Amino acid sequence: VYVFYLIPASCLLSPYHTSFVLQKEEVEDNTDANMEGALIARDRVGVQDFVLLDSHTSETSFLNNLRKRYQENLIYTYIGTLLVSVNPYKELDIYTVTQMQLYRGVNFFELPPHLYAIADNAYRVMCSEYNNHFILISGESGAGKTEASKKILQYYAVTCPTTEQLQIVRDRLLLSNPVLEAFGNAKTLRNDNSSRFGKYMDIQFDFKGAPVGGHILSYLIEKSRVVHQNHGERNFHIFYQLLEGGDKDLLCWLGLERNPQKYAYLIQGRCAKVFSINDKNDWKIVRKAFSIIDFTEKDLEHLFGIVASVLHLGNIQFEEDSNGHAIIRNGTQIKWISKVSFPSQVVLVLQVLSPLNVDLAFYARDAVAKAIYGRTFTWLVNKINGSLANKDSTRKTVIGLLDIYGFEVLDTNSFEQFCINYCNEKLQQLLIEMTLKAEQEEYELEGIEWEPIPYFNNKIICDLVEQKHKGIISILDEECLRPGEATDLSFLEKLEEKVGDHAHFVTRKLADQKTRKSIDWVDFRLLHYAGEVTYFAKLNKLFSMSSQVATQFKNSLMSLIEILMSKEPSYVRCIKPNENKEPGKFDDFLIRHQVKYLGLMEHLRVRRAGFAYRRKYELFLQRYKSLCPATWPHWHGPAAEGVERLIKHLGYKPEEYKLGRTKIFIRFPKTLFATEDAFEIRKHLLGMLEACWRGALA
Ligand code: AD9
Ligand code: MG
Repeated sequence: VYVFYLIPASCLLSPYHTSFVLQKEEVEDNTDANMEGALIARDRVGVQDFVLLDSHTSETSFLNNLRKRYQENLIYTYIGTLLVSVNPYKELDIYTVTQMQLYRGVNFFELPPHLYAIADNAYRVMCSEYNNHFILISGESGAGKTEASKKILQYYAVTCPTTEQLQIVRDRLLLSNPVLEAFGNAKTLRNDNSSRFGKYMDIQFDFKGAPVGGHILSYLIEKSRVVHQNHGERNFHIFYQLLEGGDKDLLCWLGLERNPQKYAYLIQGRCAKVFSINDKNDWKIVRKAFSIIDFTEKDLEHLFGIVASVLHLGNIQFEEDSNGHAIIRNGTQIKWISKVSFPSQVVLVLQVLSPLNVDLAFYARDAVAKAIYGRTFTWLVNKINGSLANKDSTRKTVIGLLDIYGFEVLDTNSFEQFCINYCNEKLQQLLIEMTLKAEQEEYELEGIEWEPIPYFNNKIICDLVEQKHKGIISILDEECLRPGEATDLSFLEKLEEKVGDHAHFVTRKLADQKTRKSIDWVDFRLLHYAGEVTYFAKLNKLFSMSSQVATQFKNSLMSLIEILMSKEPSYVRCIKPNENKEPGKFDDFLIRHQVKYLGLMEHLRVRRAGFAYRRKYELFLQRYKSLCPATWPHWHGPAAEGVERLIKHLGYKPEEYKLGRTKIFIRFPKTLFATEDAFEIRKHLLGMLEACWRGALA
């Protein structure tokens, strides 16, 4: 019989004063006083792995545990090997170099839950098994994904072996972040530093485990933000950084004034200045990062020239001439654009060759601004990739970090939200496939007795969006192939006709019957795994230009999923504690909703009933055969029987393991740790004996 009790981690060489390490001990070993203290402590800080909860299936006890820990600044909790993280919205003293070193090379469950444990585990398995990994960080906007991915990268930068030559790679990997964030992140209502692009970054390691290069894939930057921001939101950070931080000469050369209020593209959200953002300081960091990532002064001249051109473009005003055509009376902006950007013909063509009416002229101006920004972002990512590329051809292993924009519901949800939320559906699907589904299928396949655990599979929603001929993207494509004929209305009618009876498409008829908020004839509504979202389908504004983009996005997501499926996964599920970015505030309702849709309860049930560790008989025997006289040095029978002899010798109890068709399944990590320890001790002793023997011979 085991009970769990808590002892202060500081007793175990840890500087982790606010936390506790959970130790499993046999009852007999504990005095009453110890037990009492331990239970009180546990009452206060909860358990660090949900699998250990007494009433493990109740959502309320799950939430209680999360709340207790959050209130003690313990933001991380495991469900087996999956890490749940709740955004603290304040700086915690748990990301120091000392902390990093503490987690380095330590068995996963031996220290309190941490991102570093996830990072270290992936790294160690990569080094020992020489395979590729990825860490999927998911959660809604503002939940802490980007912060988590940066912390993992820092962990590798500090703890992995390196040489003087490789320092530069390390610095470039780290500094690619501020540059990409400057151009790809913005203040939104939900997050002051919201990622407006998806990012997958491979960190490449050589055979010694040193980081030697990297590669970034970026996904669909939200270009519409360049020309339009909702109230309370900003354009991309770089515009404000340049104006605040750029020196006088630079601004003068670019024809810019320091005051953001002068630029139409920067003031629509009416919050150019944000309390939590120091644009001036961030500019310095970005400038320094550029020099380390190998951007030349010429590159930067072009880059800032383009940033400035976008601002000038936004200030161009059109008036109507006597023919009803748009004309530009004041050519100042055009002059600046031609001076600072290259090539300038794009703009001149608009002015001279295309007689448009005023509305269309504004529309075309914005389209050019968006296109320029989008291409510049792609160029930036390519340039960074060039500087991270490792040219030598020796085999490398990788750890991929995936940090994609989180699920979001705005007042007006346009094409971008449609793509962002579809992307989140795909990642949820991947997680389900690789954990809940795969895990249960494996038990079945291996003949392990198993009571299936029901879960919601969101494949049905992915299909609704992406299925060939029948899915929303296909319908959109079809409509856009009928220029002049297709309208928002015809698109919406087709949706009703083709997917109207789908369980996750809210049809107008049903919405009316249930007297829900009525759906306008410019909208359609989907029931996503994370909630209901109404999308604005004004074709000429949002969807008409997006048909190719939607298909391209779908294809790039498909290939991302393929990349990920070929690697070993680790998961971090980020939770947003409240809507106000407030430290310490645990909003029960909001968190319960996330726990639900992230499928954390199902994950816990599978974990709780399942097995923490499994291995093919041959591999298990190969590693541990030296621990049993019957299997050492050779076992001649079937591997399964060898394993049976071995674990009998090691004293495994029947409840600790199950034997499948091809694998052994071990329920608790501690069983394996004990075996691993015995293996290490034996190896160590043999090493010492050998040294003594050599010494004696000498
Ligand atoms: V979005 O989908 O890009 O809009 P993210 O990436 O999930 O979103 P982000 O990592 O940017 O959220 O976190 C939002 C803010 O929460 C950060 O700017 C920090 O102020 C705060 N945060 C997040 N994680 C931590 C943390 N571990 N410690 C302290 C944190 N603050
Ligand atoms: Mg982010």
